[in-house]
Amino acid sequence: MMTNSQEQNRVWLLDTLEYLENFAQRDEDYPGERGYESKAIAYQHAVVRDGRYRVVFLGAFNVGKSTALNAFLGGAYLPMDIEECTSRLTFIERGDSLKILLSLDTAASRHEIEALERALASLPVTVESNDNPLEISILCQDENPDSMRRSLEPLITVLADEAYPHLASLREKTESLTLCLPEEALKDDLVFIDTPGVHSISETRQKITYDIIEHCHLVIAFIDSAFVGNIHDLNFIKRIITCRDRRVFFVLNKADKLDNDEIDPRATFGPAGQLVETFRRNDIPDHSDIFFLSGYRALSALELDQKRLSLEEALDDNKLMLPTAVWERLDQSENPEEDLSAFLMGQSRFPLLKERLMDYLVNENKSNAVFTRAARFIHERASDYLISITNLLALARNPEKFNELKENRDLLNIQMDTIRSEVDTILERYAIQFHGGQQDEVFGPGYASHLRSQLSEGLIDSEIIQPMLDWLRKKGQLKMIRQGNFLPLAAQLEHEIDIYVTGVVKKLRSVIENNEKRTSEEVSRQISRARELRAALSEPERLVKAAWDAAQSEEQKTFGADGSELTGFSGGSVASIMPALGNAIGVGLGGFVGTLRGWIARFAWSEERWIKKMTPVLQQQTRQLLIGEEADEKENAESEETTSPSVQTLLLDYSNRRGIAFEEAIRQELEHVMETVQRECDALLSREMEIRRKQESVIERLKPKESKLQGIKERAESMLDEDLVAGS
Ligand SMILES: Nc1nc2c(ncn2[C@@H]2O[C@H](COP(=O)(O)OP(=O)(O)OP(=O)(O)O)[C@@H](O)[C@H]2O)c(=O)[nH]1
Ligand SMILES: [Mg+2]
Repeated sequence: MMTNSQEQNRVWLLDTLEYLENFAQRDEDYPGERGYESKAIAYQHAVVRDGRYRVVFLGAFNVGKSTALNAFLGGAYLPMDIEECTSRLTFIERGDSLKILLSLDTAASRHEIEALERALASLPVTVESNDNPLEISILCQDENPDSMRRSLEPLITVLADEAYPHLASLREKTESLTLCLPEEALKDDLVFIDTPGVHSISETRQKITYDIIEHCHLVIAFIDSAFVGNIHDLNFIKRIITCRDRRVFFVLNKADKLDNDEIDPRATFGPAGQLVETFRRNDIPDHSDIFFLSGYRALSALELDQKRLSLEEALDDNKLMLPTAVWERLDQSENPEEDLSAFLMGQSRFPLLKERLMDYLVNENKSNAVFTRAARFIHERASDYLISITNLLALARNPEKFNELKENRDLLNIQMDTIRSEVDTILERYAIQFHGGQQDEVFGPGYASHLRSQLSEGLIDSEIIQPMLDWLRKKGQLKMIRQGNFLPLAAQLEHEIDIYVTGVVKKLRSVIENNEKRTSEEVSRQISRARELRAALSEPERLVKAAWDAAQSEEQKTFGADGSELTGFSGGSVASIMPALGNAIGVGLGGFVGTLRGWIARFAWSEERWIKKMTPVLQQQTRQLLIGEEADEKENAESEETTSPSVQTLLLDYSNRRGIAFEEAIRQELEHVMETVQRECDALLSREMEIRRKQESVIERLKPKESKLQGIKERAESMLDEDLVAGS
């Protein structure tokens, strides 16, 4: 039940969003991009209208969002793939029967509907498009999730572009796609949203996902538990957390790939500890809940229960990685399906997450959260539009300022040049830390030489070879090897290398991250100065001020209604380094074992002789694997052998690409802000004639807009204050 004041708030939010949407769409004094902005406002309007609480599943592509969401929904309704899979937002809500609802922005042609019918012909579904020309329903005739998942494949997967090209025009027309499921976990006031992965190679998909963030109330953020601390994930985390007022559950997924002793939900060590440490280092508030999950195991357990997955299929599934002890137990079991399902569900840690989420959703004041989010959205928009209107009004009230503005345009350019050159200096310092070198007081060894010093032959000997020799001398080890069983040796070497390389990567990362952190803080200050220029446009005298207050005012924070913030550094070109390293180490060790096999015949040697003989081989193999041939680094690309690149080569390449991507991202961000200032200045000047001619009428026209926006801003502010009081 809504109280009176809640009802009043709701009515006010709806009216205001309508006003803002009209303003963005039609008002001659609106300065920004109309299409994008009015769409975002319309969506927020729809959110307040239906009042439903949006829970969004976010994360890098392939991290297992759709799989985990399927586990929540109790069946494999959503397509999943080992390749990048989901291509569009998929809304999921409660309905009476299984149904897919397409909302179109233009009516589908007969031809398009027939094409859809043909694509789905082999499935027990019917396509309906009768009443509303902007809607198509796909009704599933049975309760089987497969029908829905397979119907979705031509509509929402990356693969569909290739596999179903004739449905491209229909996909294009589809504005939103909603699944209706009779699933109990879906309460009437909830909407779940599956998203395309961020860091996707497709910028469109990436943007689709970023844009939905500002309309959601709870974020379930997925991170691959094997790659916590990946710069991509970090930027993504910052992005969602800096959209204030949003609760985030972090899910460290694919936990089945971790050892049991790495799983610590209290986040004192292991990947969760690393995540909290990353939060701390980057000034991210770290009060969020963190969960471990294996969505895949949870879904497999559910499918075993539902008899959609057979015991044989489960046992054959490499991804489930069933330990021998489980096989043995199942052999003895009277009801192996049930036992396996119980085992997988327990191991998945899914029940913990589900219970916590459901509990949270029951206790959360959902309508309040919907209103607060909308109020914040409105506040940001109103503040932003207000800057432009106020600038314009100041000029209309005193058109003499146009002369100053014209004169000061040069000054503005000088200011912008100063900012650019400051940023250049900052980036030069960044480059010194990146490439190495010295300038004035600043000295840096560079990522590459830092890395080389970490991978010196001396260090490799003392940190890897010596411990290996100690291990070999332990009782029984050599005997096993001499009998031809090299696996323990390879495993031990892998273990030593792993520990060492992990340490090297950690140090390298910390060097890179410190450099990036310092640089982005300094650049942020310059960007604040640029933002200050925008607010001061109609008061050209303020442009003269040499000193700039870098403190961020509310306006500055919300600057850039497209939501760009100084947080999305580093583009899609930097893939995660760890899988490539793991692969290189694996391949290198394979070669090592091969070499050792040639020795089996030498039984007669004494232990010490064995070790003496083995030491240089160990050394050489390990160095080869870690540092590679010097030729590797030189431009000797023609060498026929396709040996795996060394750890050093991989890390050099990684740090290089990351360094370049960071620098590019900084420049882009700066240019974005600069362009906005320039655009606004040009727009003000281009209106000079009109304003001079119709000074009075322009003032009369702008005044009510200014006070309306001011009023909106204040009321939104007070709603947010009230909520803070109520929520504290
Ligand atoms: N080992 C393991 N694999 C998983 C787990 N969850 C998902 N996968 C696998 O990871 C791959 C990607 O899963 P999806 O659910 O499609 O991932 P997604 O995050 O939705 O990917 P996009 O739609 O491309 O953003 C599939 O091959 C899944 O089987 C898990 O918990 N453990
Ligand atoms: Mg997906």
